[in-house]
Amino acid sequence: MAANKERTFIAVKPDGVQRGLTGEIIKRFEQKGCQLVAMKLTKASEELLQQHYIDLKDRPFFSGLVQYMGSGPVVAMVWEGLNMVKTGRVMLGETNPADSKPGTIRGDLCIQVGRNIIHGSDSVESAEKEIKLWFKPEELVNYTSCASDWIYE
Ligand code: DAT
Ligand code: MG
Repeated sequence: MAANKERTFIAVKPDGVQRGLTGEIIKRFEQKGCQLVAMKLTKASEELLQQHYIDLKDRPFFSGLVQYMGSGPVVAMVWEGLNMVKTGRVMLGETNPADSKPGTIRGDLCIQVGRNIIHGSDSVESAEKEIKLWFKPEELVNYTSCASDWIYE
């Protein structure tokens, strides 16, 4: 895979959707120069969310997290670009909005860790796992953006 074709899984969580922040979040990824590969509004099942957060299953906040994530629709997306997983995490900010710098999505748009409005894969391996979990292969759209020659040298 070409270096600028790395993919990450990004989801606007139910609080982000309900607060009307989906457009602002998509705008930030578009303006950065990332390429949208897949997107859907979906209400995630408990099974999907338990799989998605399987690494956190022993943490005290796990059941509350699964309940919150299933409490309303999420906007699930795949974004592509150079070092997209790392770039996505930098754009999100820290897990706890209180530790997130201004200019990041969590630093600018939310306050508490349990309502931190957005998910982003934390490694290339988790991105691959999460993209498979949330999307069917045919939902990922391969195309070349006409802007790519102006974003990459
Ligand atoms: P991230 O979403 O930054 O990858 P994570 O994978 O460690 O963070 O945790 C997943 C989500 O779980 C996180 O976005 C919010 C919630 N969470 C994490 N730590 C928490 C805590 N101490 N109390 C409540 N919720 C927490
Ligand atoms: Mg995580």
